[in-house]
Amino acid sequence: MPARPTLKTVPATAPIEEILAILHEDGAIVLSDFASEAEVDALNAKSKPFFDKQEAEGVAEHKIKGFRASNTTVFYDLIGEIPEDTSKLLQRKVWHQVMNEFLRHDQWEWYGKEKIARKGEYWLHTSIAYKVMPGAGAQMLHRDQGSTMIQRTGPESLTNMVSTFVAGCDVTAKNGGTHVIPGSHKWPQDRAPTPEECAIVEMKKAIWLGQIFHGAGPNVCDPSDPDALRIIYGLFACADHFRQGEATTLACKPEEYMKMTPEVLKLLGFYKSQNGSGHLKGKNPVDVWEGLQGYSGGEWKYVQA
Ligand SMILES: O=C(O)CCC(=O)C(=O)O
Ligand SMILES: [Fe+2]
Repeated sequence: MPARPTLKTVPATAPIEEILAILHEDGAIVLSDFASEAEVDALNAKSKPFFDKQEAEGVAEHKIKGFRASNTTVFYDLIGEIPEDTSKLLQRKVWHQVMNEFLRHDQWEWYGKEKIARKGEYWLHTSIAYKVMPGAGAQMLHRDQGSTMIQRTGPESLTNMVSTFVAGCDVTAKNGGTHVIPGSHKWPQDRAPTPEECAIVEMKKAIWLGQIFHGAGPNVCDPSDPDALRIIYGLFACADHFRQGEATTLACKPEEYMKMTPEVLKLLGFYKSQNGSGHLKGKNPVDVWEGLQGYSGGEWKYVQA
């Protein structure tokens, strides 16, 4: 059997040209020292009650059946639950340099006889905390940008999402360090991933980025191992052309939304989309947003002019 590929690890302070060159070539990288020990300890302490709450509520469902491996707890909306610490992670220069490279797409169009060229921006798609416990199986291999539901056709397709994982513990092969396939961002779309092609990401207080095939590895630790729990924090950014023209979930007062039917609230963004996007804490915003507490919905009917 051919040897497993490996991922390159460089310090987060390495020259940006080096980091970008590796990302273009391999589609993934480990940046050591991306977050400090103190930052990670604070995140771990603050995330514990949210993991406990999620476990009490049961595993949040995912739009792709079986997407999450067993013995895995995730809570969504890390930015909403732990705003101060999470927003600091979103202020790293190197992170913005990477997003700038991969997610700002060029576009031009005719305006009259003039060709106007513009560059898009990026924004946060999702922020998620993961706790992967002993006994967790391997997660299905996937590309995160599949969740945008924009059809990838092959290596020529634009990168629409970049994923960042910050380790909350020593991530090892034994506790399920993520399996990733370097170079799979250049594959034709009809090539499926296989477990044998994966590199295993081992990292200590580090980060990796990628638009490539990957999935959580199995956690084969004994529960007594000091690093038996694999804690990671995922920050997913996407190109910002996935936006509405108007931010309709902010446009009205809660009492106005309360009077609207579910079908109208769906148009305004209070229900998850087919791909699961637009959720709040993993659920339909209509069910969890404070402003719509007690909403019971009206009966849908077409209104005649
Ligand atoms: O647990 C991991 O290492 C990766 C999780 C992942 O890829 C995902 O949920 O999209
Ligand atoms: Fe993923």
